[in-house]
Amino acid sequence: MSCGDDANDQGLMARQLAEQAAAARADAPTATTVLASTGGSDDVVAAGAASANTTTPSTVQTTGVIVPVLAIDNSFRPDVIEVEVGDEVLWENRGLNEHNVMYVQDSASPFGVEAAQFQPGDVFTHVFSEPGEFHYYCSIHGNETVGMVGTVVVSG
Ligand SMILES: [Cu+2]
Repeated sequence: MSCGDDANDQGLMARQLAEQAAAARADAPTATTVLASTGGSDDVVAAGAASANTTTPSTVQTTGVIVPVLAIDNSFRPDVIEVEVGDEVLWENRGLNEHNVMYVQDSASPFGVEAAQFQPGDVFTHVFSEPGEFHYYCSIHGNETVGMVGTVVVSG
């Protein structure tokens, strides 16, 4: 398989994943329904009764929406995504090389995965529990500002 074919496959997969995520968002039940259907822990139930603006990760309401980002050689695709509070971002290493996800230090809350846990084919997920712009990068192929970098824009 040539490099061009590989890139096309990855682009197609990214679109398919994005369409699935969009469908999931459209089908996503309300937060109240999610809580009722999952039962959840006492913490989750308590969150349902509290303000939806809570910034405490342990009590954030998850939306059930999964937004995919592909790590390829050597960029994140798409490099900028927009999600809502409670959405789960799923990074998948679809490159041939190892990558990592390192949060930029000015981010309000830490997230990321080391290369040892993010080999080709591996996935890493993180639920964003507060609004903001969260910048990240792969320290193997970039730094905090250039190279293999990405941004998660969280609204809510
Ligand atoms: Cu990388």
